[in-house]
Amino acid sequence: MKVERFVAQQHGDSRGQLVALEENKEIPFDIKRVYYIYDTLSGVRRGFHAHKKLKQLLICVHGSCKILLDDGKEKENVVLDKPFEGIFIESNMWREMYDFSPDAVLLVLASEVYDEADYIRNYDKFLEYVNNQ
Ligand code: T46
Repeated sequence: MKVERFVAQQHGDSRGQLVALEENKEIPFDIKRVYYIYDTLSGVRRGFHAHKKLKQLLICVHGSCKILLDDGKEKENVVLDKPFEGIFIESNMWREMYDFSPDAVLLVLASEVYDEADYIRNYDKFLEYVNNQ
């Protein structure tokens, strides 16, 4: 599997750094929703689902965390630990997020509004779904 990595342009100067993300420019979709995950407790694993339609960009803007991606055939683990690097997650991809540092803030830019009907939360159903695509 080829994980689609994202590296943002950093607008640094003597004052520090700034990253700007615009829909349909750096981000290849309309940004319909932004959310972020923080204060994740030690040892916690989140996610355990795929999306039928949703596309997302994940950036750990502070601290670090790891993401397991699984397309039904291959699995890959990615470390996110820089505020200017992220990964795109397309639809039909099982994801788990884990090993959050205590200070981790995982920022997510999403192509759709929240819709529970878009989630596949059962791994066997996910495999069935991707194999029927
Ligand atoms: C994903 C990974 C990376 C909302 O009300 N609105 C929202 O936009 C979201 C994302 C969640 N919620 C509610 C639903 C649950 O009651 O917040 C609660 C926690 O959500 P969930 O258990 O789905 O969180 P994660 O960390 O397992 O997954 C989230 C996203 O849901 C998911 O799309 O790809 O982060």
